[in-house]
Order: sequence, then structure tokens, then C-alpha cells
Amino acid sequence: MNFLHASYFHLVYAQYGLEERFRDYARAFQSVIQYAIDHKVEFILISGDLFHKRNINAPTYRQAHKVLSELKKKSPSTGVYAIEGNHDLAYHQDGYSWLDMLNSEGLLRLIKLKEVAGVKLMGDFVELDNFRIFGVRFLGSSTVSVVAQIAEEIKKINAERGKKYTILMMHFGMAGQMRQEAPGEIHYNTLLPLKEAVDYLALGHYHMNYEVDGWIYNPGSVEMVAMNEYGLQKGFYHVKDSGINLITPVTRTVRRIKLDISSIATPEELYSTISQRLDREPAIQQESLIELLLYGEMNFPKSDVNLERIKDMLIEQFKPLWSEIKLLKSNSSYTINEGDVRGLTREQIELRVFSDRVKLDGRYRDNVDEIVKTMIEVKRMAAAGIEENAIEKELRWCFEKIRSEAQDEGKTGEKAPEQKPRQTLLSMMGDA
Ligand SMILES: [Mn+2]
Repeated sequence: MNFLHASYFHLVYAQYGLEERFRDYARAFQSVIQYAIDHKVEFILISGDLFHKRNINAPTYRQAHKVLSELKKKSPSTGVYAIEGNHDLAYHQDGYSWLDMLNSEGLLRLIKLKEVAGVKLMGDFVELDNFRIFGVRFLGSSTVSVVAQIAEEIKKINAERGKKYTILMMHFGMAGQMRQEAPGEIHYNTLLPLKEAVDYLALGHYHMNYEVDGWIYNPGSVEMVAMNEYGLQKGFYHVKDSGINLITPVTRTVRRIKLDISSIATPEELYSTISQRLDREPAIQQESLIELLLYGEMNFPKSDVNLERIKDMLIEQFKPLWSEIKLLKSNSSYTINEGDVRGLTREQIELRVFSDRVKLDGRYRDNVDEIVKTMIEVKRMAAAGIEENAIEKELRWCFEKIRSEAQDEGKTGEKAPEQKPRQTLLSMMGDA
């Protein structure tokens, strides 16, 4: 046994609008592939989100193409098996994603949901000498309702063909792993039916590493995707007979420097305290990402603080690739709205504005996440110049989904429907 399991490469993500970060993500992908070559692994699992978004640009495709071609040239027997994460799903009206494209070029093998000979979902799988590899693309909130069926179908196939080391790739986050609960999380108990059918559940979605009960593995992203992942362990798995190891390649240095400003009386004192604080920081060899977190009560108006001056101190000391100053909590009497959004990405601000709007309207209260997601998607489509009827389809899709969930609720009286109409599921399967 000798294989790799990775997820979340997020190619095309130019974090903070920096070209260099775009290259960082490509380098991370490259480093995993190089590791695979060096260690002569049998195959590589990518459990979703190779790409950062559905409509990638040509340089990104070229990047992925180049790295995978290199693998094929140097190590032709190493298979790459992938599923689609939420970021690289096809637009449902297209039914064809960029991963499909890499698949048709023979650079990776995309495992899809497929109805074959009495098995409704798991008909598409990879059969190797010693392994059987299944995969389920990102299904969002529908995941819960198909777990039992997936387990049954895998057991059926294993019974018919003879038991092999069974791998299942899926894309979702498990409940209890993040500091805050997130929509679409799956509880461990929900996954129990899979335990009898699957030896290795290869997860992707959350950016940090976690393992559960010796059969569920989430490597995290190889590169850092957001500052709030600071200090979390992440990487990719190298699975061997001798054990399962998380490999953490060297990536861009990220440093978060914290300073309590509660006892500081004036802006001048703030500058000198920051200066002393920075002097105590160990030097950083490469161009890094630096965040200065100022927290605690602020004893003077925020508008009196010269953020440019602080930023210059950071630049002088670290010559960073990127730096930012965050004021975590300021005295309420001086708080201005700008402070609420400082440090948030454009997407985070968008998310907050849209959520606030949707929550105000009582009719949509139960479907805030779904509607906000669609609003963001629709906005992106419009900005990308996608034609109107495609956007209309996206809206209709969201509407139908909410309606079918509402109908289910009416029948069962439960908030989270356990069974989804087959119709909805099939339309989500794309190629079914
Ligand atoms: Mn994901």
C-alpha cells in the first residue's frame, strides 16, 4: 500500500489579489505531485476542490495540465483519481466541468455518480489489483440522505466482486471540527453505515487536518487559504502499510502578531509599543504574509490612529509579501462601520450584506444559506457576462430546491428532511 490523499489545492486563487499567491497554490500542487514521483506512489486521491472556482481561466487550466502531464511523463503508472468539490462543480446547465476536461485528456480519472446495473449512485468506480476506489461529488445538504444508500451499494459491489481495500472519496465537513458550526456539516453517527463498507474515507472540504476513529481522514489544504486558519495543521496524507502520515510541505510563511492595546493611552504610545513588540519578533527569511492583530479596549478614537505609519513599520521590519493591521475590538463609543468590515475579504463582506438582507425578510428565514449562496452565484454570473437565461436557470434551480425541501418538511414535520425526492437527487447528479 502506497498512495497519497490530498484535497483543496484551490488553483486559480490569487489571494489578496496577489499574482505571487496564485503561484503559491500552483507550487503547492506541484510539490505534492513531485512527492508522488519521488516516493513512487501507486495513485493520488484528490477529494475535491482542485480548482478554486467553476469558471477558471486559461492559465489555471494550463497550470494543472502542465503539472499532471509531468506526472504522466515521469511516472505513467501513477493514477490520479478525483471527485468534484463545491468549488469545481460544473454549472448544472453545462453538465461538464474543468475536471471533466482533464479527465477526457487522460490526465486524471474523475469518479462520478452513475447508475449502472441496479446500483443507482456508485456505478462508477476504479478497480485496481488491491483497491476499489469509489467517489461522490459534493452534494451539500443532500449528503445526509444518501449515506445509507452509498453504504448499501458499496457493500453490494464488494460482495459481488470480492472484497478489496475499499476507499471512498467524499466532499463535506464533519460536525465538531470547526470552532463554529457551519451549514451542511455531517455528524459522525450519520457516517456509521459506511464504516462496515469502507476502509478509508478520504474527505475533503475543510482546510485543516482531522482524523476520526481510524478510518476517516481529512488532510486539509496544502496552502493556507484564509488567515483564520492560522496555526492549524494541514497537508496531505501518505498512506503506507507501515502507517498513515500527514506530510506538511514547506509553504509561504504566515505570521500573526497579537498586541493588547487596552492599557495604551495615546496613539504615540501605541506606535512605540508596536515598535517594541515587533523588535521581539524573530526574523523571517522569505517574503511572508503578516497580520498584526490589535485587540482590547481602545482609549482614543480610531480615526486618530495612523494605520499607514503602522503598516510602514511592518514593511520596514519584515519586507512582507502582504501585510494587514486588524483592530479586533474597539471602544464602542468610537466604533465606526468601516471597522466592521476591515480585514474581511470582498466575499466575506458580500456574504454578510446579503445574509443581513435575506434575514430581514421573514419569508426566507429558513433558507438563508441557500438564498445567499444563489445571490452570490448570480452576481458572479452577471459580472462574468453570462447570458440571462442561464442566470434565470440558476435562480429557478434554487427556487425548486427550496420548494422541494419545504414539501418534505410538510410531510415529515421535521426541519431537516431525511429523504429527498429522487427527482431532485437525479437532477443534482448531472449526468444521470
Ligand atoms: Mn470544498
